[in-house]
Amino acid sequence: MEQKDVPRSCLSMEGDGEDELLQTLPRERNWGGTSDLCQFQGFWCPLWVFHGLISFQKHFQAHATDLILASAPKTGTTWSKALVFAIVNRTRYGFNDNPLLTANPHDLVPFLEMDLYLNRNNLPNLEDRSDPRLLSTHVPFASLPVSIIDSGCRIVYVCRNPFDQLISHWHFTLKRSKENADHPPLPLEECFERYCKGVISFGPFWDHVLGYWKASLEKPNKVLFLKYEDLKEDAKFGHLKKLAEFLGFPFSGDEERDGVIEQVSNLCSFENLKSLEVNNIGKRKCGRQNTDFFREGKVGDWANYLTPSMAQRLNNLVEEKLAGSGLTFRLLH
Ligand code: PAP
Repeated sequence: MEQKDVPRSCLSMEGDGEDELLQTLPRERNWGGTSDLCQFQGFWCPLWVFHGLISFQKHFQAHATDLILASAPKTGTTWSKALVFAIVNRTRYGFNDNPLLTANPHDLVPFLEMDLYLNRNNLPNLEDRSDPRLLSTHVPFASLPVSIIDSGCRIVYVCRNPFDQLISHWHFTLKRSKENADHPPLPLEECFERYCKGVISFGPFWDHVLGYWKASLEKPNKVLFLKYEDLKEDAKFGHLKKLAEFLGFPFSGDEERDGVIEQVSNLCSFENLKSLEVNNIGKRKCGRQNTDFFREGKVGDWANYLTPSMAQRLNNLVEEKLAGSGLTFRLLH
C-alpha cells in the first residue's frame, strides 16, 4: 500500500473510525513480539503503536525550537538520544551528576508515538516543557505530523547499515520471544526473508532511510543525516561537532581544549551506558527491559550470523533500492 492510499484525512477520524480502519489494514506477524504489524501509510506499524501514531499525527504541535531525533529501530536510537541530551544539557549538568547516569536515554528523550501519545485517551501536555524540547520518533518522514514540517524544527536522523540493523532487531525480538512462550522465536532465515520484503517494524528499511535522506538533501539546515558507523569511527569528533552545531549548541574552542567533547563521547559510550545500574534494571512501558537496548554495540556483528549468500542477496537488494539516491552504506567488506 502506498503512502497516498491512506490520506491524512483519516486523521480527522475519531476513535471508532480508527478501530474500523485498523481492521481493514494488511497484517503480518511481527518477528517476535506479541503484537502484529499492520501496513499503514506505506509502512509496517506495530499494532500496539497504531493508535499512538494517529494520536501523535493528530495532536502534536511542534515548536520551531524542538529537536527531534528520528530513526528506524535498532539503528542507534538509544545512543543518539544520549548524545543529543548530553550535548544540549552540558552546561546544566556536570559529568558526575548527569541525568544520563541515573536514567535510561529513552526516559530523557521520549518517543512521541510510543511513549507520549501512546494512550489516545490520555494526551500529554508538552507545553510546560522547557525549550528546546528533546523528542524522538521511529515514524517515517512521510508520516510525520504536518506541524513538524511546518514549524521548521530540526530533525536529527540516525541510520545504520541494514545488515547490523537486521541482526540487532533479530536479537531484540528473539529475547522478547523467549519471554513469551506463546510466541516462539522466528528463525533468522525467516526474519531475513521478511526483512527483504520490507516487513520489519517501521520498515521497509530503505523507504525509512530514503525518506529522511531526501529531506536532509532538500533542507540540510533542518534535517541532519548521521550514520551509526561514522559515529563509531569518530576519533576526531568531527561528527559530534557537526551534531552539536546543528543542534544549536556548538562546542567552543575552550570546550574542545578542555576535553568536553571527549567527556560527552565517553559519557554516552556503549561501554559506559551498558555498565550503569539504571540500564541493567527496570522495564520500559513497552515491556522491554532497559538492558535489552545494549547488546554488542559493534559495527559488523552481522558477519557472525548471515551466510555469504544471504549477505550478497541483501547487498544487491539494498543497492538496488538506494540506486540513484546518492546514499550508500559500506556493505560487504
Ligand atoms: P531502539 O530503536 O529500539 O531504541 P537502538 O538503540 O536504535 O534501539 O538500537 C540498539 C542497538 O544500538 C544495539 O545494537 P546491537 O544489537 O548491534 O548491539 C545496541 O547494542 C546499540 N547501542 C546501544 N547503545 C549504544 C551506544 N552507546 N553506542 C553504540 N551502540 C549502542
